[in-house]
Amino acid sequence: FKVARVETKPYDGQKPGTSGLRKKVKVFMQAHYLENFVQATFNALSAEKVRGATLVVSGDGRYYSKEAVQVICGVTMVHRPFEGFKGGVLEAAILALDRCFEGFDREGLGPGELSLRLGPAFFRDSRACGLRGVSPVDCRVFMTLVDALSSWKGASFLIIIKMGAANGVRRIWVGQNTLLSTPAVSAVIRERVGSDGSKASGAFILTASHNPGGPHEDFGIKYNMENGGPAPEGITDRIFENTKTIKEYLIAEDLPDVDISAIGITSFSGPEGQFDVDVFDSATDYVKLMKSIFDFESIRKLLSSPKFTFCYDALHGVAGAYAKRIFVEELGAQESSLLNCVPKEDFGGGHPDPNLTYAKELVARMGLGKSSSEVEPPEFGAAADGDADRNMILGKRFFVTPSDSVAIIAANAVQAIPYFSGGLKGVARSMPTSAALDVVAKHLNLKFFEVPTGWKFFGNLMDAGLCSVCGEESFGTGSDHIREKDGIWAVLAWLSILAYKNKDNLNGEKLETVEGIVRQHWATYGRHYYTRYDYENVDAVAAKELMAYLVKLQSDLTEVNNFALAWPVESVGLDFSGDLLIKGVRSDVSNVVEADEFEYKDPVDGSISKHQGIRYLFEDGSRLVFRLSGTGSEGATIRLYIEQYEKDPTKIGRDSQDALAPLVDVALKLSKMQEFTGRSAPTVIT
Ligand code: VG1
Ligand code: CO
Repeated sequence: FKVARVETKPYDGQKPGTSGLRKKVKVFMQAHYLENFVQATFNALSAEKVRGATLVVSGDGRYYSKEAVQVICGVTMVHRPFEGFKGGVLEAAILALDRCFEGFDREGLGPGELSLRLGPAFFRDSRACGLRGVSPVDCRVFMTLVDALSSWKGASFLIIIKMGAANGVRRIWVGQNTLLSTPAVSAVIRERVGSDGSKASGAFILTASHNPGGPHEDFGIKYNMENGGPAPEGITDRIFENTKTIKEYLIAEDLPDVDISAIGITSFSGPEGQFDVDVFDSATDYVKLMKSIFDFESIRKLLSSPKFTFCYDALHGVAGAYAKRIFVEELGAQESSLLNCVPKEDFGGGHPDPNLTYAKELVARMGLGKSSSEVEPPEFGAAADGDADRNMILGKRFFVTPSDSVAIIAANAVQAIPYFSGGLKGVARSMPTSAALDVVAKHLNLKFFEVPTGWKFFGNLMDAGLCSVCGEESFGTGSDHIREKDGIWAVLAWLSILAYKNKDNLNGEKLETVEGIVRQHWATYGRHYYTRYDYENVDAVAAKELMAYLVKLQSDLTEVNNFALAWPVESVGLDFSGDLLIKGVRSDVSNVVEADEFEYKDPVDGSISKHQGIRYLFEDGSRLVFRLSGTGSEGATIRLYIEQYEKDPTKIGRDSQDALAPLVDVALKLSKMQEFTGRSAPTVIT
């Protein structure tokens, strides 16, 4: 192959957020958009990290990572039934045409008109593409699309391979069909050894995680480093700077296509020597790692107990590619216990975010929905997000908050999970995550760290041997076995705890349940009532104003206490004369004793991350946290985190929304939420 230098101009807004660059597919499909970001990434790494390197390129298989590649190759279209034109493939083709023929008017065009618009130059005989029973007009359209698409440089995965080759990368590793979960990418970087002894030093992960996928939804890309973790801020800042000044990128345009559905190595020769594309099984390395961490035999016993029932929902994300191998083939779960475990490029039209709002089917099955069925729900249920790094853990008719989940895993890890039998090095949580983990750390005398939101901050602690288990309130839990959060790991951790607690009990009267374990934990450590309110797609200016207001307010606690903690309007009392308002401080919420904008100094490399959210800390340990999301692709999302600690064993069994109602009221008043955003209610409550 040859190396071409292509001239380009910068795009605005290519700043990686909490976890990579996420935008609408249409944005990514603009000419040179992805190429700019990939080249900016190569340029941000030192040259010796790129030349001769082995890189992983894969992701959750969402729209624009793979399907479009196959369209370009022409392979899928030729061999696929003609219906392929409807829906996804046609959309892909039209978007591609948009890109090839600038200003092309696609509004209201069916396939027929499409070919007429493009004119006779694109006409080909129907036999040429081996299709039978297809009208000449359809066939013309088909060939038009294939022509257009084969001259289009293609979908993300192919572009990155071609750019990698041109930038002097020696090998690219691809999970079969471009599928690798985010934790599996991390595992592959750390564990996989190529047939020639090579090791990977980084990865492009093609995912927008829990954001929906499809032609009108999100695509995303992030870069992970040689430790298997997300690029630190130093690198992402450099990438962003590079995107602002980029003038050209390198690409091997004539590199022949590789069949990504077939396992094997394909070698090419370029100006600097050999270049390999190594397509390998998506699950093997990850499964091997999981088997080295957990006692699969004891989990197998639990799953085979007639008293234990299990259910897993991949929400049509990439977790499906692992669930069958691990839960069914290795651990003996019934195939019928897997829900939505076929990975789909649009996640079946759903929102692949494992929470009580979006994992509807699982929630109903677990007896938590409004219309729960007659059938007895399973003892254990779990779900994953699009790229399988998140998890939601449910018991029968019972929800485990992610903040509790990491605390419970930490409290039981040493006994229940062989990997931790030598003890925990330390534990860590993100700032908005509840302090349930702090209490465990204190109790077990463990090192403890509070880091900003996003997994990249845990990696440094782990590399320095300071942290074994960590988690976020956003359904992320993990350990130092890799440098990403890990959805299936969390499920295996819970199954291990259940197996451990029931080890002498599998034939006994009654199993220890998820709910039982959580209640026991609260009884020992106290309970952190916790909820998060998300206001999605709020006007970006309004969101900034709200945050600025909170920063300002935060500097004067007297004002905060006088104003926000005064009695709620509806419960203002009247004195005996009947018309005088009694002004006072409400008794159901304690005083704010401290407020700040969270700033983190990395204890390992000393780097400082500012503006990581605004905290209001109350006398009784309650907290309110406000921050702006860094993973959205449209408008702004305000997150409000509300937490209250209860040690009194007689008060730990309340409904959490009831228990938190006074604090919620204070938070909304304090932030003037409705005034700034025009929203009277959040989009999602978790
Ligand atoms: C959200 C979560 C954060 C998580 C991040 C990436 O970020 O709050 O805890 O690490 O998503 O998760 P933000 O900035 O939108 O609050 V994943 O699974 O979406 O990569
Ligand atoms: Co994710």
